[in-house]
Amino acid sequence: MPILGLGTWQLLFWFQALQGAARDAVKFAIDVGYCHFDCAYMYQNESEIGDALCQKMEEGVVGREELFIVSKLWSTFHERSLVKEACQKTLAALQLDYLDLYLMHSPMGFKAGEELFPADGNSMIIPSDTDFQDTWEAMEELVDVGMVKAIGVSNFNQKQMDRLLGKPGLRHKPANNQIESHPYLPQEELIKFCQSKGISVTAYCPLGAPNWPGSKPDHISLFDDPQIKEIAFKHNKTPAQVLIRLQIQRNVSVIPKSVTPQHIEENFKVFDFELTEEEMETLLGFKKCYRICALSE
Ligand SMILES: NC(=O)c1ccc[n+]([C@@H]2O[C@H](COP(=O)([O-])OP(=O)(O)OC[C@H]3O[C@@H](n4cnc5c(N)ncnc54)[C@H](OP(=O)(O)O)[C@@H]3O)[C@@H](O)[C@H]2O)c1
Ligand SMILES: *[C@@H]1O[C@H](CO)[C@@H](O)[C@H](O)[C@H]1NC(C)=O
Ligand SMILES: CC(=O)N[C@H]1CO[C@H](CO)[C@@H](O)[C@@H]1O
Repeated sequence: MPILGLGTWQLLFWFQALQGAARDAVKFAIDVGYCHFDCAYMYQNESEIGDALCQKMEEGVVGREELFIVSKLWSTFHERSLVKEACQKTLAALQLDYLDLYLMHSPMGFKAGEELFPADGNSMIIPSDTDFQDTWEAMEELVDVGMVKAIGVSNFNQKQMDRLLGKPGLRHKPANNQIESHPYLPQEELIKFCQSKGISVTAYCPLGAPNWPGSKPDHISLFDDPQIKEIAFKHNKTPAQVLIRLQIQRNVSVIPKSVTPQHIEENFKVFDFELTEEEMETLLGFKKCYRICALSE
C-alpha cells in the first residue's frame, strides 16, 4: 500500500463542492505522481474519480497495476445481502473491475435505504440490526470472487478490532484500519496495537481538516501551532508537509485531501527530509485528544 494517498472527501454536507473538483484533483495528482486514492461510496464522487482514472489509463499515463484504489462500504449496506451490491456500485462508478482495498466505513450499521444518514424525528440516526462480524463475512466473499484484493475497516477502536480478530472462523484478517490521526489526536495505543497485529493503519484528517465547516468554536488550527510552525521552519517545509511526514515516519499511511493543485504538489514533497526523534516526540506529545470527525455531532 503506498504510504501517501489523496483523500477525496468533499465535505458534501455543508458545502456543495464544485462539480468536477474531485475529477480534476485526481487527474492532477496522477500527473504529480500519486497512485493511492482514498474513495468512498459516501463521498458521492466515485463516478468523477472513475472518469479521471479512466482518462489517465487511456492516455497511458498510469496502468491499473500501478494504482492503489481504496473504497468503503457505507453503513446503510451492512446487511449481508447488500454488501456485494454496494461493492458493485462502487466498482461501476470507479469504472474498475477490482479494488485494492475495501474498508467497512464504520463499525455501526444504519437502516438500509436510499438515505445516507437515515434519521428519526429527533434527527437521530436509525441504526440497523446488524453485527459487523456478519458484515465482515460478506466482505470476505468479495475477496473470494476477486472484486477486492484486500479488506479492512475504518473507525474501529481497539475493542472492536479485538472482537473482529477473535471472530470464530475468521478467514481474512483485516488488512488496514483507517482512523483519524494528527498531533492533537495521535492514537498511539491504537496504532501500536494494529501494527503489532500486522494490520496497517491509515491516518485521516492528517492536517486537522483546517477548513472543516462544522468547526467547534475552540477549533485550534494545527497550521498555527507555534511548535509545529517552528519544526516546519527548521526544515524549510510547510506545517502541512511536517504533518504528513510525521505519519510516514511512524509507518502510517496518510491521505491528505486537497483539490488545490498547489497543495496537491506540496503534500507530495515529503520524501526529501526527515524529522528528528525529538521532533517526533514533540509532535506526538501534545496530549490534546481533539477529535474532529465524531458521529455525535
Ligand atoms: N474513514 C473516515 O471515516 C474518514 C473520515 C474523514 C476523512 N476521511 C478521508 O481522509 C481524507 C483527509 O481528511 P480530511 O479531508 O477530513 O482532512 P485533511 O486532509 O486533514 O484536510 C483537508 C483540508 O486541508 C486543506 N489542505 C490540504 N493541503 C493543504 C496544504 N498543503 N496547505 C493548506 N491547506 C491544505 C484542504 O483544502 P484544499 O482542498 O483547498 O487544498 C482541505 O480543506 C478525506 O478526504 C477522506 O478521504 C476518512
Ligand atoms: C510498515 O508497515 C507495513 C504494513 O503494515 C509493514 O509491512 C512493514 O513491515 C512496516 N515497516 C516497518 C519499518 O515497520
Ligand atoms: C461533493 C461533491 O463533490 N459532489 C460531486 C461528486 O460528483 C458528482 C458527479 O460525479 C457531482 O454531481 C457532485 O456534485
